[in-house]
Amino acid sequence: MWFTGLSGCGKSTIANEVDRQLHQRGAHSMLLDGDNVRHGLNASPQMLSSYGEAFAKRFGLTFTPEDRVENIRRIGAVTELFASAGLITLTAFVSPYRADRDAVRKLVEERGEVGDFIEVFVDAPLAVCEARDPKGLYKKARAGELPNFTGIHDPYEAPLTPDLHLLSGEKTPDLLAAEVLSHLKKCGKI
Ligand code: GGZ
Repeated sequence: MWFTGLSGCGKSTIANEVDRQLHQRGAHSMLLDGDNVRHGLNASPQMLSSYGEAFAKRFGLTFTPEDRVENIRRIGAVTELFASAGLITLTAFVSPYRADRDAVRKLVEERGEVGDFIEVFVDAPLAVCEARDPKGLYKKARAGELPNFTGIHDPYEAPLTPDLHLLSGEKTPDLLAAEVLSHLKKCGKI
């Protein structure tokens, strides 16, 4: 299940709740989000500085358009590995570019079956996300302290035909997690 949406839209919160409930039911699931991936596999150049400047620059990932493509490509490859091992894999990344999400769908569905990739659009208007601003990042972006911020300087390409559309500006994360679980049931995944 590929959760996509702006920073602060609630994708990690909802995916975490879905993950928790899946574990409770005895389902095998795995959650990938910025908190585990951007601190390890896709660490920033600063985090890789102990490897030397040239290495850190080459393999560390920032938020430039090019690095976001690589971020999603690596996450897509890991997702496909987990999914092929039978895990319900939940990912929560901004993943702002349609072409990158479509490429992961293609990979997952070619190696598995059509319908294995479930795109979940966590849809909250920019104004709502910015008002929430849980980490103060929008404030920093508006102040010019954070470059390439999605929704402020960089585009977010909303899914045109998501498999699941969550109205996260209007409903609570618990209600939305219930919608996700009922979708998984409807699709026969749990
Ligand atoms: C967007 C940024 C940026 C910029 C730091 N643009 O709310 P968060 O904090 O926890 O989620 C955002 C996260 C985005 O990382 P992703 O790996 O999901 O991005 S992408 O899929 O676009 O590659 C936000 C924080 O990192 N963050 N700088 N410039 N979000």
